[in-house]
Amino acid sequence: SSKKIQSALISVYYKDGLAPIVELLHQNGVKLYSTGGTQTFIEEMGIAVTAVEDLTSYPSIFGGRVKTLHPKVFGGILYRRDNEGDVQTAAQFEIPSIDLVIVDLYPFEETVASGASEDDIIEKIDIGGISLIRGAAKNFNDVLIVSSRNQYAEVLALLQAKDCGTELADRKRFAMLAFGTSSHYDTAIHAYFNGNKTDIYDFKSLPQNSLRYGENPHQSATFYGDLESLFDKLNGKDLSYNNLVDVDACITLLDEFKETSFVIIKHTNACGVASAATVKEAYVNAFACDTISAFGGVLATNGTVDKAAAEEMNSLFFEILIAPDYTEEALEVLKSKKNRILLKRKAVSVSKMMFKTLLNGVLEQDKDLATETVADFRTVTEKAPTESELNALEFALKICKHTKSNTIILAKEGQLLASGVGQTSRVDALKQAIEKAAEFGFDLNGAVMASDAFFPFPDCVEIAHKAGITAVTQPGGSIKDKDSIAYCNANNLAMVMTGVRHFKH
Ligand code: 93A
Repeated sequence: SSKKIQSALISVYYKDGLAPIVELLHQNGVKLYSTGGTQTFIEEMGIAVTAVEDLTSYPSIFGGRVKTLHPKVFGGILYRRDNEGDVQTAAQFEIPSIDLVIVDLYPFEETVASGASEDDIIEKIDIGGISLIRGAAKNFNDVLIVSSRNQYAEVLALLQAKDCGTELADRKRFAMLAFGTSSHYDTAIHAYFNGNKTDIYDFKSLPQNSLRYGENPHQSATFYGDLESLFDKLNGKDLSYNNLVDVDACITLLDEFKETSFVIIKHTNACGVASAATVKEAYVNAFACDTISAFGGVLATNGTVDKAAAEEMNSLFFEILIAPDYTEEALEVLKSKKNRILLKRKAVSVSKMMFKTLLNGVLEQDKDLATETVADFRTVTEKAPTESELNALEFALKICKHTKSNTIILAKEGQLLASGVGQTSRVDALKQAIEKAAEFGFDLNGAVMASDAFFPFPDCVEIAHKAGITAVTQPGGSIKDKDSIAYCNANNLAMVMTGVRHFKH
């Protein structure tokens, strides 16, 4: 309901912008209370104000740490005007009504940013002010709270319009702003105590980048994160939503490899991966995997891009190239297309957590950081893989893990040959991979196969064998494992189990 402000407590750190409000309150006969510096400011305007000390009969003590923390102040803010008992108690303890509270907190964030000493920073943790804000916001039914100098303009307009009268809806809206102020403030304090590590759980405090649109042009989108700490952008347009998704897929896959490697991503799946002696060779072998899908892809390498590599990939239309470094000559070649995004990656780690909204909540999980090596393989067939097959299996598994389920990866040592991605059946994934390998001219004789999850039936090993595959890796764990193993033994295939499933949805 509508209420007329009759008394106000003002305690602000920055006084600028306050004068017109004080003036207006004064004109409307509002009784003013205030703390030391604010009191001086108001008195210098020639306006009468009661010191909080006079209200509490306590001086400001402990270097100002306790100045407003007193039942007369908090009682005056918190008692319920429509509660007979509260009103009686207020009268009994001579607690005055305080209908408006204006606070501008100690500048904690600014003090941290200025490089001040720890002691100075700790003194800037506002206790009384934050309590005034929360108390007044809680009692929005009776009290208007102005919790930051950023709100002066808005509150001035409000008070002018209604001669210091306020509506419940106004008071409630300012209460909402107040809890925003207090939670932001405590978040900053928490971050300071936590070594100023950015906290992914408080993603809205991360740098905010609004994107042109989301996955499709009719969807709006924002990226919360510090891209500049990850990449130097050397050329090209702004990254889009889909670019960001693919850049993430690209670097998470690439980071599996220590040797010089090249990956090409389309819609988060790899359509080219190779390890080789040079970046150029790795690119050529990655591109060979699927020369059609690579069009418009996102590319990444962990080696320096030199002129030879740049010239080789320059004829391909691609969206983005990520590399730890580029030679000057390479950059000159690659910058020939002005929209092409060239990112120089800095050595900064990425989040190890994943979030996804669904239903009416959020799913959180660890990223799949398990990477199996040859040492983790358990041979389950009579025939063991050759050394070359072992290396190929390890290589294939790294790609398998980063490809949408159900997936089958076909590879040889250091080169992805073909994959089946995101199929509703594993057999379909395998068939797709075999078909694609043929389309791009690969002979699968002696190639290996990796599966993200176990084979429920022996059909996959049978189809793979008929296509020329000689070694297989899978997690194992099906009640019909023995059928797949028996087929391998009867047909001279080697199979290793890892015990680790790599679903990716
Ligand atoms: O040190 S405090 O946390 N202790 C208090 O009791 C208290 N009450 C208000 N700081 C307190 N304040 C803060 O003092 C206000 O939030 C405001 O930032 C500042 C205003 O002090 P002055 O009016 O003396 O300039």
